[in-house]
Amino acid sequence: MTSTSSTAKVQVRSRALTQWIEEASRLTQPARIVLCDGSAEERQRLIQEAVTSGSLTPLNQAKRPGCYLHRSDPDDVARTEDRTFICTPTREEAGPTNNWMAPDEAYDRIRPWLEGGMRGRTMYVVPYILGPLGSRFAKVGVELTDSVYVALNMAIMTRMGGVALEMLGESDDFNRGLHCTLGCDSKRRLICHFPQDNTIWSVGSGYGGNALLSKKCFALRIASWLGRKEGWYAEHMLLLGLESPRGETSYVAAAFPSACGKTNLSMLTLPPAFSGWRAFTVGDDIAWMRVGADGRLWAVNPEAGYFGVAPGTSMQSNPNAMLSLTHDTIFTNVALTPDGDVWWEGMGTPAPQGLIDWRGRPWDPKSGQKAAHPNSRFTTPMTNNPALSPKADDPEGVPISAVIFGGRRATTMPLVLEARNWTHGVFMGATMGSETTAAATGQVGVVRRDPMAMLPFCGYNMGNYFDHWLRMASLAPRPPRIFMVNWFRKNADGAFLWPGYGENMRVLKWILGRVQGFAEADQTPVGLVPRPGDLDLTGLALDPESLRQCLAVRPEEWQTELESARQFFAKIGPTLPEPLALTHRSLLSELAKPSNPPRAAVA
Ligand code: OXD
Ligand code: MN
Repeated sequence: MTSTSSTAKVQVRSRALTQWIEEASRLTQPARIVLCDGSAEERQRLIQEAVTSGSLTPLNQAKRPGCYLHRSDPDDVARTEDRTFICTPTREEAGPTNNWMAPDEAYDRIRPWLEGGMRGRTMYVVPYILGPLGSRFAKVGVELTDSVYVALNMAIMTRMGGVALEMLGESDDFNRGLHCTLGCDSKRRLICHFPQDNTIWSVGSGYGGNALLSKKCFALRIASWLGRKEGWYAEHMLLLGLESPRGETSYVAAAFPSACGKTNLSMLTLPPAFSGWRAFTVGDDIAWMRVGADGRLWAVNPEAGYFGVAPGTSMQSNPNAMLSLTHDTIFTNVALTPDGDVWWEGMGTPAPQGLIDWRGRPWDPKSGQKAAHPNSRFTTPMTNNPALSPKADDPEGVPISAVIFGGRRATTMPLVLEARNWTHGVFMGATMGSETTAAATGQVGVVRRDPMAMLPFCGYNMGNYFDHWLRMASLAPRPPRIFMVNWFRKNADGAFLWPGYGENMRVLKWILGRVQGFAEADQTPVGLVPRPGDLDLTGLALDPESLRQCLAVRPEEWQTELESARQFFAKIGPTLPEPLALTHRSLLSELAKPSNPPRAAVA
């Protein structure tokens, strides 16, 4: 027997939505259905429910008002890419880089698990908008979930509740996300996307990237598919505004793989030498982009909150994040201090005595185990961010001057490299590599090709995705310039060469200088690189040798790089666009020219 919450102050006018809720509840048989309205009272009620059920632990409310700790199942702490499927009618549509399952097979496999899967539990109906209200970018999704933790996170990450039902009206055009935790049973864990049905079924996991269906599932996998169909772009990119001392603001979009510092860069704090400049966050993880009437590329952040990695976040690495986390934040799998506060490795303060680890056990500093899980997270509203851009909610979005790709590379990739032209830029994004991190299950620290940081998030054939990117040049008469950055290059002793964090502004300034036509660069066989004197290094104590090594283009390393790119392209197969294969060949021949080595090589 189900009953619908009578406290919701909202009404469903879409018959398609009503029918789908009825269908899902017949299947999953929840004891209760709660339609979320997104109000402050509702939030308090859901928090109370979560505290009573043990899903949330209140933190010290004097120190961190409105903050709570969630501990996940220890077996359910990261995205499970091996359980994530694109379910298109043909395997070719999903392409060689995605797991594929036929739609009927996926529905038939999951349906029996869903039968009675919410028995005795509450089904939360979570309507939400991705994108600013009133924007042509905005889309409606509805997630049905039996997790109060998910409902509470969705209220932070999206514009959730009555506003979404208002926008939907009587329409049937919304993303249908069905999420059932099934006791977080790894044997029944599957995250299936049905682009043709605008539908997601996610079962067996409560972890953010698997369970907050607005995020990776809708805003990237389904949206990338919709974007190709409708002529726009859904990208794994932060959006950052940089205001110059003259008061002009330029915006950049940057794609880095998971846990490679997107949140830090999007909340950049500038070095003292840049006192006339200001940096503003538009988004930290996802960008939806369209060509505007002026021929430029315009972007919005579809989300309304940040689901950031906690370890390594400190007042030194990201003060804006630390200030955001002082109130109204949900922490997941961090360590708990005896006075009810949070702690993680790399927080910048010593581990207090009597810490409880992410599994809820007393932590022994000598155990060699981490107190906080390496992929522990915070969920915080973007309005908490002191550096939030005044344009973050602008329905028009922001115009993008530069697209920046980047990975975590100990060798090969210079600090910054500018593409020669659009096709070369798409090639750079398409072949980008990065060392794997804890954001997904599997081995950490091995280099894998992660094109445009979309390897785990592209909802269709990667070769067609590259083609869609190449097409932007004809759609946008004033496209952004494309760059590649690498903050993570190491010297022979394994130490980082570049200080990173706020100092990355020096590279961004060069990038803006290139876009505006006043910064100089050197031609190398693989793109344009600043000479040491082209970067503004005022106030930075970096020895000249480290700087030269940061900027070095070493032909022998690039031979290996291009061989690895060739192997990756071979995996893409027949959908690989010819211009990318041609660019590969032309780079190889540039590298082979005898005139190149002297400039490029650095001892
Ligand atoms: C994320 C990820 O959570 O990329 O943003 O895994
Ligand atoms: Mn991400």
